[in-house]
Amino acid sequence: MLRCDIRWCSHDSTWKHAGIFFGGVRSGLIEGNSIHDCKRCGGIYVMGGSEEVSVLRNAIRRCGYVGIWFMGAPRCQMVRNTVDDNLGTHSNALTVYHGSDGAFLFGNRVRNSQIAVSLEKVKDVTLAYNDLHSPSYTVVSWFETVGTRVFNNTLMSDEKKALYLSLRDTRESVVRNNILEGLLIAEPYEADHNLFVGHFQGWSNLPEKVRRNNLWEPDLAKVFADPQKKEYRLREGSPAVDAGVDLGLSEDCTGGKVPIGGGPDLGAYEYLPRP
Ligand SMILES: [Ca+2]
Repeated sequence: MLRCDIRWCSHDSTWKHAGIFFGGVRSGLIEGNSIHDCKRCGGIYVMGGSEEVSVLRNAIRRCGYVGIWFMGAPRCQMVRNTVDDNLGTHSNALTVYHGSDGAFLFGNRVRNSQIAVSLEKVKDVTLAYNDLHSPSYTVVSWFETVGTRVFNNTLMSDEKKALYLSLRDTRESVVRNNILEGLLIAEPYEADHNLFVGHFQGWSNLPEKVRRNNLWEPDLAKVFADPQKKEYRLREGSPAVDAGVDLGLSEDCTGGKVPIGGGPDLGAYEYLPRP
């Protein structure tokens, strides 16, 4: 499914209908589509029996349900998609549910939508170099999410709920090289080389091992180029520059080379010094 413009879908059955719906598709490709103004249904659904489907560079705007949804679809990927202004009751941006194991979410950007990423009953999901802002939860697992890797994302939340990996048997999460506004995480987990930002009460409440192995900068203006406009590229002198560790990733969310300078940066954007 390539380069289509899809709009005004309004079936009154949110979870069954989407602008693009794949069920039972193996090795499919959904690339470069624009799906918008679908008031009562979602953007792109990859559902039961599908596997190894790639969802690349699609733009989803003003849909009334989930933006991109993997359900019972193992080894699929969402790469460099954008979701904007998805604001219905259950219009979460990116959703990876029930058996969609091994999902790879890279370089996606979410603004002004409900929960940016929701996970449930999945194993071995990787989120890398995503730039996600949410009014409440940014990345959340509702239950039974095991082995999630959260690498080099920028996770911003108006309610300081950037990363919630704590509910009902969510465990073995690895959180590294991110910039994030808030964390609640259940044992066992690894969380290091992250930069916590903003004036959230949670820093002093985080476990001592988290405070010891991570950074905190309350002033967003010292970290980002233009945080007022939700522009989360790094500014010169940001504490995120060169503060990361090598995670085997070779490009950032813009496709720029990683690392530049003395090592990988934190967050979704590698800082490019002016010549
Ligand atoms: Ca660097």
